Amino acid sequence: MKNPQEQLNALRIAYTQQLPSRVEQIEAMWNQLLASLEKSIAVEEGESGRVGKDNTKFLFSPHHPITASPPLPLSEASSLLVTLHNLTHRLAGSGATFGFLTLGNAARTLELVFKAMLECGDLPTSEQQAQILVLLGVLKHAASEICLLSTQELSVNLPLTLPPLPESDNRLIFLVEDDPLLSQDLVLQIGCFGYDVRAFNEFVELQDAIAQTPPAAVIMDVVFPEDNLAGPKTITQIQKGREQPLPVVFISCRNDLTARLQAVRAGGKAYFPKPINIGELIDALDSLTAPQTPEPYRILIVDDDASLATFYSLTLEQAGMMTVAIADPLQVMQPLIEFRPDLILMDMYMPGCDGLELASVIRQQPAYMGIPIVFLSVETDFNKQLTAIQLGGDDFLTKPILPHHLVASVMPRVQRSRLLRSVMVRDSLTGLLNHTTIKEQLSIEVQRASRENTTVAFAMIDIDDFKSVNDTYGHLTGDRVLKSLSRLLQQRLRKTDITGRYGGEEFAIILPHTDGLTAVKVLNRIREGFAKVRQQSEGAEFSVTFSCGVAVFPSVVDATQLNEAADKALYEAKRHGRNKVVIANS
Ligand code: GH3
Ligand code: MG
Repeated sequence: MKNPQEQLNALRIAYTQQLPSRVEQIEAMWNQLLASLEKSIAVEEGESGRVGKDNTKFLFSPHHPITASPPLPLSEASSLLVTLHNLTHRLAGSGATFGFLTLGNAARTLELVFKAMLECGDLPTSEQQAQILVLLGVLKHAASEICLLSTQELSVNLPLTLPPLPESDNRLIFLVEDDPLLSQDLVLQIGCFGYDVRAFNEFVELQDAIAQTPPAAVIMDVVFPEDNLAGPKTITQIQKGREQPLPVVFISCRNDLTARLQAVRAGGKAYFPKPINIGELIDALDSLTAPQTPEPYRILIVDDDASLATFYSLTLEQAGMMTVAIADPLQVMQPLIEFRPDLILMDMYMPGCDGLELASVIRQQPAYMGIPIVFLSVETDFNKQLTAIQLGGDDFLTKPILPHHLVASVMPRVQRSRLLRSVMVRDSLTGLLNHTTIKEQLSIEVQRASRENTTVAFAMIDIDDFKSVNDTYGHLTGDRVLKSLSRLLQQRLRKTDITGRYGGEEFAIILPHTDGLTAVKVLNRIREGFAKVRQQSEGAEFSVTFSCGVAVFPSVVDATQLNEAADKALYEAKRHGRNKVVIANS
């Protein structure tokens, strides 16, 4: 797979190769238009001739509607003119964007002449005809010059800096604890949260292991038989030889300032006195090992010029975003639903559907009201830009746009949009999708499964006897239990699975491309893991279980019935003693 920079260069080369034929097409069409005009004038002069007040003949005019149907050559001429306008419009946008300014400018001027002809509807004056002839010459010359450029001359280095790649999903934790019982227990407990824990009792072994495969974090005891600050001292040694410090968490039976200070000096990010509160330890590990870069931003590009759309796409991808480009504005709904873009980059002028119209259509749907739309166009008309902004277009960028300008304009908007969306669709306690959103997602996934002829499983989870947890240990502890389950779900499920908090102590999971047996297996593993987690509350320890009901599409035929079936199965699980996964019989 080529990198975006190489792909961009390949795109630029492919673009130059098409240029001569694109210019020839424009020239041929212009000649055809002239020929058809001559024919129509001949026909009209045979009749009375339709003459305007300034003695010019109407080609096509909204202000002077042609009442009788026009002779065929005239309507042919006007449709040719529309096509000519489209072709030069595209060439103007793409030429300049790919860095061919002379070509872009000539195309832009031609576009304006054709536009003027379309708007006034008059036959081209001889002056206009001469101007077009000259511009066509410039266009041809520019295209042939560009074709002579070598591959090297065509390669450009975009002034873009790549953000660091998302870190690999490193779940490896090294633990150094000399009490074998505590060590074993920690391996087990932390393992329940999806971490892969390796325990060491020798510092040398630890150092070798770090050199071979750096872990996501190290958990280090402070006191060892040889020295009551051996832990921080060893870590200080290890950190010295490293470019990037290792994330370290200290655990200890000491809780004095000297020990804590040593830990901080060794680069310790957190300190947990024993007995260790596992919930807090996991919180620390989660934040230390969370990937630094968020999930890539998703940008939907709507532009009828495929090579330009690819250009934007590659430019944004090089800046670490994910893109989907569509050339037909009427196909916008599908990617809107399935790709869930954080922002739409939309061409203003597209045949068949105006960017402004499309923006209105999108905004009229409550689910997409908040999505930022950035218009990209060669349109320089200030009033049109104002209209675009009034319609909810967040910004208006004029083509040609430099790659770094594109990235700089898109980035802050998409960041804000992500933040806003997350407030709207996520539950604040657990960060999982909220009730409304998970329901929306279920119907989207069911539609997709039906189209792709595959299965999708839906599971509902309810914590057992949760009321007594609250009653015994208090609401705050209850909240922590909810968080621990949500974290477990996120860690144990695939990236493609969708998890939501359905209500108080009820969770919902969508497992795309999953059959009933697999879903039950996965959920049973999570159920067993959750039961093993020792929940803590001010010294007391307890464990909690959940019950789960599963239903599968297409055995259950739609989203509403999946919901009901999973709920019924969950009720069955409760009725049969709780701490069970039950699958709905279809
Ligand atoms: P069952 O096994 O039948 O599901 O019993 P249960 O006790 O879990 O069910 P019940 O519906 O009787 O009680 C649910 C409890 O969950 C009651 C409510 O106070 C508690 N709860 C709901 N939302 C939250 C929350 O956000 N935080 C906390 N701490 N408790 C919550
Ligand atoms: Mg319950």
